Amino acid sequence: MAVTHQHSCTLCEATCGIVVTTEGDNVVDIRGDEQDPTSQGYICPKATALADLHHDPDRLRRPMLREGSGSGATWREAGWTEAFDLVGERLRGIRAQHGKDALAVYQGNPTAHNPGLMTFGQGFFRSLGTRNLFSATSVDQLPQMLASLLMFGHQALLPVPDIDRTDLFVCIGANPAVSNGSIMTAPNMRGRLKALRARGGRAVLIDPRRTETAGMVDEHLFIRPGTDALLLLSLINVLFSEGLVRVGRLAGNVIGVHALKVAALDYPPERTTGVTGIAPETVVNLARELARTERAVVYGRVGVCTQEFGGIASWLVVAVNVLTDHLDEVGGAMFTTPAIDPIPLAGMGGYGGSFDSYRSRVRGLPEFGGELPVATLAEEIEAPGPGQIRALITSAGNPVLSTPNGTRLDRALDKLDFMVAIDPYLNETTRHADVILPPTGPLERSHYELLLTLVAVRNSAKYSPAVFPRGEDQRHDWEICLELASRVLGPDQKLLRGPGWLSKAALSKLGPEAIFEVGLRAGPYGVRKLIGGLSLGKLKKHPEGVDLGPLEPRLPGRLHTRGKRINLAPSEYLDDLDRLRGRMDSWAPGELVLIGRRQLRSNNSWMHNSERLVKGKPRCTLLVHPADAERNGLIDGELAVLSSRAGSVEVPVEVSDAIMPGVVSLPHGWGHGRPGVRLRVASTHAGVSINDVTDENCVDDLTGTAALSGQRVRVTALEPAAV
Ligand SMILES: Nc1nc2c(c(=O)[nH]1)N[C@H]1C(S)=C(S)[C@@H](COP(=O)(O)OP(=O)(O)OC[C@H]3O[C@@H](n4cnc5c(=O)[nH]c(N)nc54)[C@H](O)[C@@H]3O)O[C@H]1N2
Ligand SMILES: Nc1nc2c(c(=O)[nH]1)N[C@H]1C(S)=C(S)[C@@H](COP(=O)(O)OP(=O)(O)OC[C@H]3O[C@@H](n4cnc5c(=O)[nH]c(N)nc54)[C@H](O)[C@@H]3O)O[C@H]1N2
Ligand code: SF4
Ligand SMILES: [Mo]
Repeated sequence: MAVTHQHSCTLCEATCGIVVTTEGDNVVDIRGDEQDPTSQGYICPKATALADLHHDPDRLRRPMLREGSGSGATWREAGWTEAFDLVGERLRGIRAQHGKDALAVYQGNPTAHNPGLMTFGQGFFRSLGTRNLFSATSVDQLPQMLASLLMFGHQALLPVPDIDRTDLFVCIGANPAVSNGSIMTAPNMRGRLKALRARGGRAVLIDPRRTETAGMVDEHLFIRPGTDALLLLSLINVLFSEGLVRVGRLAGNVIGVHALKVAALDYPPERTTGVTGIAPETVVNLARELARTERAVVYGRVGVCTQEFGGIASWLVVAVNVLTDHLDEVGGAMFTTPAIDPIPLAGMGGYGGSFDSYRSRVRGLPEFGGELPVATLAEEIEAPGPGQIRALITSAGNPVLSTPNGTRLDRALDKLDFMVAIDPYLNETTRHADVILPPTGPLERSHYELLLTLVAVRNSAKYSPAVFPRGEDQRHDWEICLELASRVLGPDQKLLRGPGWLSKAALSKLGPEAIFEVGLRAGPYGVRKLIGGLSLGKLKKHPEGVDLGPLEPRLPGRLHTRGKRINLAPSEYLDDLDRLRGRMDSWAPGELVLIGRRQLRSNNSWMHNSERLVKGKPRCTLLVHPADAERNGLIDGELAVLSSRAGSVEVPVEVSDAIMPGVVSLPHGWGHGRPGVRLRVASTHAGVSINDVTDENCVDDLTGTAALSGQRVRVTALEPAAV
């Protein structure tokens, strides 16, 4: 008998509502949930692939133990007790012998979509007390979080474009038509952009590639990768020189305006145009338009973060919004009011964030939020001495494909004394593990969106019970983490900061639901509203989700800085400007640089085992501008060698004028041809990994974030093998 379940797709940040129809153990249909208040029926092609994930014969369902190594490695299934015993004993032993820092953790992107990992996972990994915590943050949004920390006093206080009410959307280094929005939970961005233009608004895109989003905006500007900081400084320069600066309601809270003005003096648009490729009059017009449009917002994302000056650029995006009176204003860059709200906890002695409180052992890269940049992970495993990493836990991450110089990391992982992966697949990273602990899949667990409600374009709350009950012989991520905590740290370990009742015994009975319940009742729509306040019970009665309305002004109240001030010119950034000036002055024309690209039917590195997502023309191609193709003797459809100091790959060329001259683009997340992976579909559509070419030494020196975008590369035609 067919049963329907309302749930959410947890593959990307849009978290679209879905209706899953099941018959017995089978998913027979997945479609968009028209009742979901935020997505209103929208889904992308990846949602239906949740069925493939659920039924995938390659998805691991029981723990796997590796025997032997290298090409001789074999795997056998094991029971949970045996696997936990082994992992517990080895991790405890290594910690006892070599100290806390000998044990490292890498947490990947699906963590953000998994409330069990957000709570119990975080609790466990942080309780380990190691400096060697790593995550995908440092190949992603770290610079934006740093800007929030330095300017608003809390790393999670992230401004979100009020996309549904803005009249001018300036989108820098993001491709929301494909990514469906990031640090901007906004399902159906195509529809939202259409609506923006239909109400007379304008959208401008600044990107080195004429992307899918470019087709949905009024104006697309090519920018040379890595030069956004210069463009933004020029914008600020014009705002000041033309007297356009207006800090409205928040003027009394903003400091550092003069220092920012002085900092931007050196960067009139005439001076930066040669490097950015953006004409001075375009910059002037954009500055005027931003200042004169009441509801306007500048939004920057991955392209702005993962580059040589990601720190400065992410700061300046916020600064432009402040200087044009678009921060915390309707139609501008706003803050959410999530139903479960972690932000006030910082005021109660909790954690607002930290930066540079220690540095990595080998390269001296700065800590952020208690983590070190993943670009240094391989060398921290390789370099002997006190503090050397000897054991690694990966959780929901595939750093061999997703972090720079994956080839080096691939080799380094073999040097570990012990590795455990909490992951449902035997893939490029987990093949190095001694033990793989596979969690339940997205349809086998309940969901409340803990993280992304913090960055959604509308406030809402939704709880979904699991579509399928977890099998006897399966474990949720949170159960795995709780058990590991008990084995490694002792049975009485308190995992989560907070009241004493959160002991292991209490937690293992209650699970994440207890956190949802407490969080909802303590939150802004909870008991304080008394009658009709939100609770888990109430959400259960509304499986489609509850709309909590548009974003509202939240400042200065929500600031976590001393005196509720927003510092427009933190010294960390001002001190980094010399480096930017040096780069500007030494810019050499004629360099060929590499950028990435996301694709609608890919999800980072891990959904390529779904036939429906990979079928069709091979997508792992190198986009090359016709002029560069001609200069380098490259022919459309033929193989080229893409190389850098770090390594090289052979990849088919796709000649296209959608890419800026001097720039080539390869999607990330491919490269499933490595031996020993158990991904039957993905291996036959293997592609190559861009991160076998990206150099782990290219980082934003200020933040330690990998500068994945804008690295210099060489591309040559592949000489046909001699016959
Ligand atoms: N060159 C280049 N590199 C990039 C990027 C780029 O644009 N260019 N983008 C970067 C960005 S933004 C990101 S976020 C990273 C992503 O990098 P990672 O987070 O390291 O990699 P993912 O591809 O997301 O891999 C997710 C892993 O989690 C597993 N998994 C899936 N669901 C679950 C679950 O519920 N529980 C557990 N325990 N495991 C699960 C999958 O099997 C897979 O192994 O890549 C980064 N790398
Ligand atoms: N379909 C799909 N959706 C996804 C993902 C996926 O893999 N597939 N991944 C999810 C994840 S983990 C994330 S973090 C988000 C990311 O969401 P977005 O940031 O919206 O996605 P990207 O495609 O990485 O967009 C970055 C853009 O920056 C451009 N760019 C590169 N270098 C520069 C530069 O130096 N300056 C400027 N101005 N632009 C530059 C690139 O051409 C690209 O178009 O997407 C999420 N959604
Ligand atoms: S945009 Fe696609 S992948 Fe992202 S949540 Fe919606 S349906 Fe899922
Ligand atoms: Mo990401």
